[in-house]
Amino acid sequence: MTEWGVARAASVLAAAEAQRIDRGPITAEWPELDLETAYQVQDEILCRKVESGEHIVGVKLGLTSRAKQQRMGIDSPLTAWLTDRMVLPAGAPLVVGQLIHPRVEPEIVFVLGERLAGPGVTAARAMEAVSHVYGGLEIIDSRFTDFKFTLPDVVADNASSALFVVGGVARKPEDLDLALEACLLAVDGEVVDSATGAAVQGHPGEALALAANALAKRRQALEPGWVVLTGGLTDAVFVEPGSRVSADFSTLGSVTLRCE
Ligand code: OOG
Ligand code: MG
Repeated sequence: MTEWGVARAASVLAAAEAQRIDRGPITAEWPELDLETAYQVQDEILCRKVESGEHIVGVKLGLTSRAKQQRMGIDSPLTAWLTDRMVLPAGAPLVVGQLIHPRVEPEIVFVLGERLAGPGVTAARAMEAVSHVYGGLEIIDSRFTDFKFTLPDVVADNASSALFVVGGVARKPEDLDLALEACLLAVDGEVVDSATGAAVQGHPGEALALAANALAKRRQALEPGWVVLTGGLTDAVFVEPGSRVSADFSTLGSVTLRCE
């Protein structure tokens, strides 16, 4: 059998995504997979997507809230890539059968007006680079069975990314108190969870700074116009055909996702 390496891990994860077949964690077969190599796998998968015509539209943070960290059993945040193929237009249905086992989580979303490059980026500096803030929903779909993974596994798997929806209400960051921005997560009209922006690293601007500083270690920066998903505010909910998930934000409007 071929030795494990970046190329093989990228192929295995890309195949799981394309065929919608989950698998065991890569670290079970390749325990030497460390964080640095896992990010190389993530970058290799991105490279292949770009070669096949996808475009980078931004980055996402994962595991930035305690709710998410506790659920996944991993307490360190991570970054991953967003491409145009992951954009689900507001109002479009989520076709559950096109994914493996989707879960949906509410997030505060930034669009950058300027380039943001670490190291040394503070939350205050990070917020200066934000042109608009939105409410959003991320649809995650781990390629690993039962969402069971270690940090290197989930990093290699591009942080379980699948799709995301950005809400229709845009606000200027200076008009908001994002630590106090509240979000109610409802499934079929029933509120199942709630949080404020402070759930994400104390303030979502801290998550943005974290992304800029983490990317700088890999000689990358956040570019103008990029979307940044700052991480699930609450635990994610499983969905099935017929489910309706909505995130009602105090000032960022409501984002609703119909599943079929
Ligand atoms: C990992 C992705 C985490 C978030 O917002 O915390 C994430 C997972 O939960 O499968 O997207
Ligand atoms: Mg997320």
